[in-house]
Amino acid sequence: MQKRNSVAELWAAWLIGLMLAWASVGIAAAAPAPISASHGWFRYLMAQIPAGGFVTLHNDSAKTITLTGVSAASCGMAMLHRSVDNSGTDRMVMVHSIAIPPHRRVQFKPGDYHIMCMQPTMQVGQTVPVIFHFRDAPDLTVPFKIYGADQNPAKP
Ligand SMILES: [Cu+2]
Repeated sequence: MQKRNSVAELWAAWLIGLMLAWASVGIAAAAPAPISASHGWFRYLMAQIPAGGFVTLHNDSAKTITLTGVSAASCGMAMLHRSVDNSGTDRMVMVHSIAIPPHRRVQFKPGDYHIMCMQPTMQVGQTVPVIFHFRDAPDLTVPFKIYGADQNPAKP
């Protein structure tokens, strides 16, 4: 009786071990993307005027991830910009990269980081894809909603 129990226990332990191994394989396969995005939107005025794009990027990983560029078919050329307050006069500068520390986020917003959409071909109410390129992570495609000059999305 004692002997049979211990064999059963060994068998159970082996089965549980096998199930845990399967479970961990499942978890590894379902690992979340290192970067996620929320609240993507463009402020669109008209075709001849560059549109500003705004988004929040979240680094959900344990390492610094660096944004190196952005592209969007509906922008023609798209660039990373930052507005800087130069003693009262707003000025925009090109941004070549943005390092996002582990478990932190970077917010693109009016008066700060933005995407400069140089030749916008879009319509208010549409949603268009924007692709973010990173040095240390795969490309991320983010839906951007188009708002008009007088519209403002809910604050993220
Ligand atoms: Cu700009």
